[in-house]
Amino acid sequence: MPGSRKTHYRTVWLSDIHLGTKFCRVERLVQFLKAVRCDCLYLVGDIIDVWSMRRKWHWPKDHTEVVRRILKRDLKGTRIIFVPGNHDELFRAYHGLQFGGVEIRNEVIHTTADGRKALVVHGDVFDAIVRHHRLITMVGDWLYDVLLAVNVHFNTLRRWMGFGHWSLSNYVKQRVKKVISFISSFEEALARYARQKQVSVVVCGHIHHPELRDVDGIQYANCGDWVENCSAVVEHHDGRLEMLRFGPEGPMPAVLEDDEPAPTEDPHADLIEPMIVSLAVSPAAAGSPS
Ligand SMILES: [Mn+2]
Repeated sequence: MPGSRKTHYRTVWLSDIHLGTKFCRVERLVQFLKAVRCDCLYLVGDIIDVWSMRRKWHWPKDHTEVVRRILKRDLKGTRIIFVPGNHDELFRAYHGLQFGGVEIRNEVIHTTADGRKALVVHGDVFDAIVRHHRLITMVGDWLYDVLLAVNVHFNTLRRWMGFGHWSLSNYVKQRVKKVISFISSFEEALARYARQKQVSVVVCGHIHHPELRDVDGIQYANCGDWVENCSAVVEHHDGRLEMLRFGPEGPMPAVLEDDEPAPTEDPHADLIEPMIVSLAVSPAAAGSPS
């Protein structure tokens, strides 16, 4: 588009945005969405944290703005594919359907510009803890929230004292890794599954650990999250994948021009909030996460 300063990628993958929680870095995400354009956008699960919203309602205006900005993209020719995660698993019932320009697929194969097959899946089914120990997961989820909440205040104190940002939950995850090597076994499980599916690339999320590397001959790409890492996986026009990491603080891509329509020009903007409310109260979402 003439005059547009957006960076144009062939594909953008985002996961673990966790809209509906106070931990989502909404301002940074909006800035990212303003700065990039893509032919194909994959939302790789845990986009709307229905699970968390059912426990505690949290939906400020700017969360609606994120949903609106994402939904508007199909008008500009972006193909949008939503691969639900465990925090928005009620959408898994709609596998294969399309709503307002968003295709819902529980897992999907993307073909890169250089002809490689990339399996896109959230990844929670490979999380043995999530899969087999429901109770541990629920306590773990609560514990994760507590750790993040503590971390927010901890970093305020650290900033006040002149120290940089320090991630408590990352620290804990690193400790956990030492005990059960959770992250590496997750990565190996995904790579193994990709090989079974006869693809050479796997793109996932779920563990909030951004990564782009070779795992046993498979290119493993984990989108990370928009809670702490503020990260995305992108595909360039030659098929090359890149990890973008902006972190919880510091510079984001400069936005010189925002060509999105204003909410007042969007006839569907008023429908987003009622839709979100219905997600949080619908009986389909009442079950415990699995
Ligand atoms: Mn997840």
